Amino acid sequence: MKITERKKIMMSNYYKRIPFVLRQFGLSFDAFGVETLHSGHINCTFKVSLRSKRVNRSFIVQRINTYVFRDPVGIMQNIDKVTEHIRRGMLARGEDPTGRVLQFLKRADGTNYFFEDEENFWRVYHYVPNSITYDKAEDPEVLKNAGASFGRFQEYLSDFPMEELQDTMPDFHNTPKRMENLFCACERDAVGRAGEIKGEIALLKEHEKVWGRLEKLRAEGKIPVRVTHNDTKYNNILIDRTTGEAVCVIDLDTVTPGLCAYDFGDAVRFSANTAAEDEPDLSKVSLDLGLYEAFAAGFIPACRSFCSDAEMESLALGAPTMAFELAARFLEDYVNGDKYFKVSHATHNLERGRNQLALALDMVAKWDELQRINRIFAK
Ligand code: GN1
Ligand code: MG
Repeated sequence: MKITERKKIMMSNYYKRIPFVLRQFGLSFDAFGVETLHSGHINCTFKVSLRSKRVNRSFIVQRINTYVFRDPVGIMQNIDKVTEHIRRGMLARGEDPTGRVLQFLKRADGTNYFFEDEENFWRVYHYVPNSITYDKAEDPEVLKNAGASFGRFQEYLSDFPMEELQDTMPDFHNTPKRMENLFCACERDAVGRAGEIKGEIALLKEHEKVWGRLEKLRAEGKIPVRVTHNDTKYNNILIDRTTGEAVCVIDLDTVTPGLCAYDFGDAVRFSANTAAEDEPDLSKVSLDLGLYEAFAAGFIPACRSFCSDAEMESLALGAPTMAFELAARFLEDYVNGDKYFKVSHATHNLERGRNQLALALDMVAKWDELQRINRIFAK
């Protein structure tokens, strides 16, 4: 059976459970409609529209991938604290948090999740009306808005008591560790694919000075650890369909202690790539400096009030670091037999890994330009 067929059957099984899951969160309805949302690589996400005699409402229902997220309860406890903190911060500033911060439903026992069994861990949050996510940044103005919104997300959390966060994803963005994991996976060569990526491994090793630097700055205490999002893909922000405003940051599973440069770098490696993250034709892959600048124009000024000069200076380094890191993660998953990221065909992770490596090398070639752009907005 092809991977895509297997995926479809899996999704339809989850789909059937949705009415049961909704009832666990106290939702009653006469009829409902479900749409599967496809942008994430990890969880299964559905938009559910409920109709009852009194009112029609929409929710997002997610089944969490417990292979990837080993501590889903810890994650949901973190999310509860983080979203509450942002909500209080908005109210204190006289802003209306409705639709600006995710609002998860709670069950009768007070939990914001339904742990059905080891395999099925569910959560439900309010759909933000008139919102959409984009996989590709087409309008630089909208991308700038997204940058400002991701920057503000960190600002709202800059006074969050970090000791209250559980480190549910240890070393999530420790790039040298990610490289080590890849090199070990190649040694093990569990499914006989390591031979295909010898050239990529050599290129990664050659650039250790680039991808090892952020972690070194952190270890030397030159840049601080703060609460970061850690998965700032363009499709992890809700955009208002009408105004193009970036209204709400989503996908909060990875909100843990991290570096500001991770969020900057992860965002640009996704949104300022001239090709999709999994484009196999590497001649189409490069860094679009116009889109890079658009994101920087939103994100960097939003960080000015809480970031040190050294941190501001480190942001550009996040770009090649995150692209190298994703290259390592995709290639590791390929060598391990595609256990982590959803794939649609056998070489999907290989293509993603090569794509991210090509992007990282282009960022290295454009390094002076990246620094020049960042310094304009850091003033
Ligand atoms: C995953 O779930 P999604 O698609 O937003 C991954 C990120 C990667 C990204 C690559 C928990 O994010 O770290 O950067 O794929 N999330 C996790 O596209 O591993
Ligand atoms: Mg996502």
